[in-house]
Amino acid sequence: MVRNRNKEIFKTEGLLKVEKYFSKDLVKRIHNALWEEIFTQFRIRLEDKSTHPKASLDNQDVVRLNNMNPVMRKLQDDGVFKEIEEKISSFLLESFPDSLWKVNESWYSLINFPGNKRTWEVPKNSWHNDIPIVSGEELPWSIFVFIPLDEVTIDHGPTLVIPRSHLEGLKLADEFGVYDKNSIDAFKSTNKDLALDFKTTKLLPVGKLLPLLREGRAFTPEKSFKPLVGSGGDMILFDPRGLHTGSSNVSNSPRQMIRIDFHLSEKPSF
Ligand SMILES: O=C(O)CCC(=O)C(=O)O
Repeated sequence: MVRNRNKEIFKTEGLLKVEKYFSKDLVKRIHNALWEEIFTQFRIRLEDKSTHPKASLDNQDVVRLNNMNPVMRKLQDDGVFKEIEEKISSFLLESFPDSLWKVNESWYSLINFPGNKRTWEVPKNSWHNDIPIVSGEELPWSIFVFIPLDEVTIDHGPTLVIPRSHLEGLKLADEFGVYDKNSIDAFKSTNKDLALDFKTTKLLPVGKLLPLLREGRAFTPEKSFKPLVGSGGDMILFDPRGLHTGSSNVSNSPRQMIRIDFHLSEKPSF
């Protein structure tokens, strides 16, 4: 069954791309509303490069639009994301029938304008993971859903991910996991409805995976990464326990990507 295949791929790879999941029309509406709001708040027009922010530092990888939260909040308040949230929710329900996922309170903008690097590269010391790895848990506490609003190519400086790195993390969590109050408290604030056995939860806190993987062996992410590239209409699910990073935008247009997170709200029973 397709839904079981989706779950298996996601559990193994930490990554699942579904091409053309959203209609072109839905993505276009979000795209247009986003750029209208960016114009209202920053006077930046996609089609007018003279209005685009420029890199201020030599060798800057990307130019981020800071203060995008009010833009994303406005779109949310206007109901622009409602339909796409429902579509993602129903996909998660189909694909992970034993668990319940709740949409995060806010959307993230990953719009990055070109920096002034000439050749594409990965910024130094930028590989990281975003959530702790709980020993024995096949699914993460959160799923990140990346949504390209237009063509995102390697030149646009996509997010790069290391497939299966969360599985390495699970092995390390078995061996080196600890009870970590900070991680548990952060978890309680996002995954409010999920009951964990807090006293016995053993996890690898954020920031521990990369150093442990590097211990005793050469870890070469540049050989095994996958770029989160795609077209408007595609949907990419990522397990944020896995290693990932941004990369430099050497194209001549912004990376048009947004992200929404879903949090686990009921414990899966396998
Ligand atoms: O692609 C990027 O800019 C970094 C993305 C990232 O680290 C994230 O979405 O957590």
